[in-house]
Amino acid sequence: MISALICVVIGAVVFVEKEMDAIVVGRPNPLTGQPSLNYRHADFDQDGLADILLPDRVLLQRAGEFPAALSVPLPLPLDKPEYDVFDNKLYLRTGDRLEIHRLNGMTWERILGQNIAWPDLLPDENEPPGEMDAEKTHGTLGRYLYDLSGNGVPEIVVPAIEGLHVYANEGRGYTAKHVIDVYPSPKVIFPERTLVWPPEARAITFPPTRLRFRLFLDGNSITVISRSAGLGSLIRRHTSSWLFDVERGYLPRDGGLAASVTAPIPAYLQPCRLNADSTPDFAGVRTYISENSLVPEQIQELVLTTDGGKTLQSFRSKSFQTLCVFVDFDGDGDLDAVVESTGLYKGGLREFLTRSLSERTLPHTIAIHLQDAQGRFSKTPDLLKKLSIKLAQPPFRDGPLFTEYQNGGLVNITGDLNGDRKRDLVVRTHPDRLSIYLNENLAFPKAPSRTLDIAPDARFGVADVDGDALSDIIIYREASLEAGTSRHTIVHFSRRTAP
Ligand SMILES: [Ca+2]
Ligand SMILES: [Ca+2]
Ligand SMILES: [Ca+2]
Ligand SMILES: [Ca+2]
Repeated sequence: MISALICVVIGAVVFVEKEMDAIVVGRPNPLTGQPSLNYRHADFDQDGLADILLPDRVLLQRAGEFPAALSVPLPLPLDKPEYDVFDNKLYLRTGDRLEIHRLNGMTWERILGQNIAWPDLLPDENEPPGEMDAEKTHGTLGRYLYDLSGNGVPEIVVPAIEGLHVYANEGRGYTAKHVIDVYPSPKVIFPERTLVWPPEARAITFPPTRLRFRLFLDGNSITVISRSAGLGSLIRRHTSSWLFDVERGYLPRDGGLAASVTAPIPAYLQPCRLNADSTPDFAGVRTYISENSLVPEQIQELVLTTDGGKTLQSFRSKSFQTLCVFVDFDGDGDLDAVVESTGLYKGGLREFLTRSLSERTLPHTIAIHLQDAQGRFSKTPDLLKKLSIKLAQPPFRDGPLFTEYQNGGLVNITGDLNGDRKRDLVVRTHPDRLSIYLNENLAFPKAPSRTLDIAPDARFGVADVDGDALSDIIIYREASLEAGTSRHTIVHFSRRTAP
């Protein structure tokens, strides 16, 4: 790691650039704007500054720096552990064991070690990002600590085949509590066809069952969202919530059940939280090729409901896949809709051909629709930002930058670079330049607030790396090697003032 190479002051944000190859920032969740990360924050040495927990080590922070000498390898038993962190302590779970460590100077001090037989886990479709090596030499970061009782000592919750297993620490290590059966009933999937010939292929197949649902743990409550059988392309989503009753061994509390069913909604709408009220929200994005135009135009449609499917709102635009469709643009706590459109199809067929074959500059528009206190998104945009994005080659050549544009990788509005809770805009306006537009009074300035250089073969992401609540800009290059992928990463740390 090389520290503080360049420091430039322009506008209200300053960047300090550092090499940090270990940091991996993936695509954000399109419905929340939250980037997927290979790290977490905790203050392991309790000096008031966030340290970085990676799957193999902790990087301790000293005044915005992560000195190589303060990199502490994680305790690594023979079995690859799943790490979690609570109250600045490191928990590690292996096949049959649980340990808790705290950092004492530069060494880990074990404050608990016990054997536990864990249940068989439910398979999880969401894998953490950045895991490229087939042969892992380290553990993984997981989430299994939840303070259900609210007493500052976390419970361990493990989603297993037969239900949720809860383990509590009542002073002398963790013991198993109830297995909580809150899952919906599995659906039977009938085999699509059965072979009747040749005779040896004839067999009675036992239809597999399928269980698909989302489970949310939040404070002391648990919410399970499942779906009904389809009504064409429409489904109903069922939501059930319980509170844990700590006095009764963490069973769901009697009478604490809240259940709701949505009106029929499109099956691609996923549960999400667009505002803080208790009604579950659902939203989804689909892209399709428009059939009623001469040029085959790509359309992106965002559909959402904040009232359980009674009313659907939708925003349609000529657009390739965008990075993210919701961010809290104005910082009021409710997510707002981001609708981008490409200018590739502007005009008629002739303009489209000219633009595709010979022009390198693409017009691009970002529209923001704010959410009001009733959960409605404004029909007409509250903000329109027009951009010009210059590619290295005309779109027809299908170069890597155009591919990146079609994947939403050139426009990022998920970060807050100056810490005022309002989202700022980072756009790759040129093959070798990132343009940064700070959100000033819910508007973006005409000219960029500042720019950063980017190598033509590099990509970028936005996330808070040092845990100071200011988003940082991550510029990285990947190279495929025989032994996996090598990554070179430079983090541009945002600072309010020059160091
Ligand atoms: Ca610290
Ligand atoms: Ca908002
Ligand atoms: Ca901001
Ligand atoms: Ca930061």
